[in-house]
Amino acid sequence: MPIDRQADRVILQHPKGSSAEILFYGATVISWKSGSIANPQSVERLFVSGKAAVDGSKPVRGGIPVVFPCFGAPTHPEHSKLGQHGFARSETWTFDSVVMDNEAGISVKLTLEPKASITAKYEKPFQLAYVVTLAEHQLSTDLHVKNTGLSTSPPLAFQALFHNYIRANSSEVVVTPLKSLTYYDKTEPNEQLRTKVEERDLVDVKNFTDFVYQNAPGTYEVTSPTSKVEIKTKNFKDVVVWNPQQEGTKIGDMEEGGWEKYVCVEPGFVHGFVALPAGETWIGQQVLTAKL
Ligand code: TA6
Repeated sequence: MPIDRQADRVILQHPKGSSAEILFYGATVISWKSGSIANPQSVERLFVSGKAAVDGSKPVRGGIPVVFPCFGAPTHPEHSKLGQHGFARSETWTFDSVVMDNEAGISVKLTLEPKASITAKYEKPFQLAYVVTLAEHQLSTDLHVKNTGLSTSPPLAFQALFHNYIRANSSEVVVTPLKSLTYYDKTEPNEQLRTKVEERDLVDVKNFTDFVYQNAPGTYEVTSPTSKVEIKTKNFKDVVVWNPQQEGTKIGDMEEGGWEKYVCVEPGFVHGFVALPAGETWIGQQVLTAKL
């Protein structure tokens, strides 16, 4: 049974051995197991904290949380009633359909539309669709944002990001290519000094890292001695790299030492806002490929 639909999640099982598990809560991918051409043995590629809530009581600490319509603390007036990272990751999405189910891949679609828990804090007209596709060595996630307003409505202003927790030893993993990119260093105590230029060929996260890279290349490699995941994106002009290191002890649902087991590499449109005209749809896509 390649698609196992349960009450709170759907599990995709590829005939070649890879699998993915998606909670309807937050449309959060909480597991992606995959082999690679180099090593066919299917292994877990994402990190989920052992203290993560997966019962819908709070956003999942790990996997691939969907961030919409704002990244971080809200800065746009239309988002003023929202919490950190918006509402998409903390609302229950609807299982819409099986988009594809064959040797090439298994694809399912979830949707999220205005409902009381959202309209109480966000009044703009929108429709979200999230398509997750599992292939032998790949997982892709596409976020479709539609401005469902009348033709006379103003553009929909939003940010969007996939908050990927890529499983890796945080003392060994490096992210490339980020050299020469301008980034905002959220760890810098002096606000005047937060805008920097990356000088490293190989960006590691051995120290507390919370960097928002702007106008990034769109394709990244997350490499450690025992694993490599490539992230290819469309329409995400920025990328965030985060690991709290010892700051992780302050995160209530972070398992002991959890920060040693992942790096967050988060493609997004987060510097500025998408301005989506009424009636139009914006699509942000990532394709994760297990290379090692
Ligand atoms: O994407 C990095 C970041 O914005 C960090 O600043 C940190 O707050 C992280 O997201 C986790 O945020 P959360 O709201 O899930 O605790």
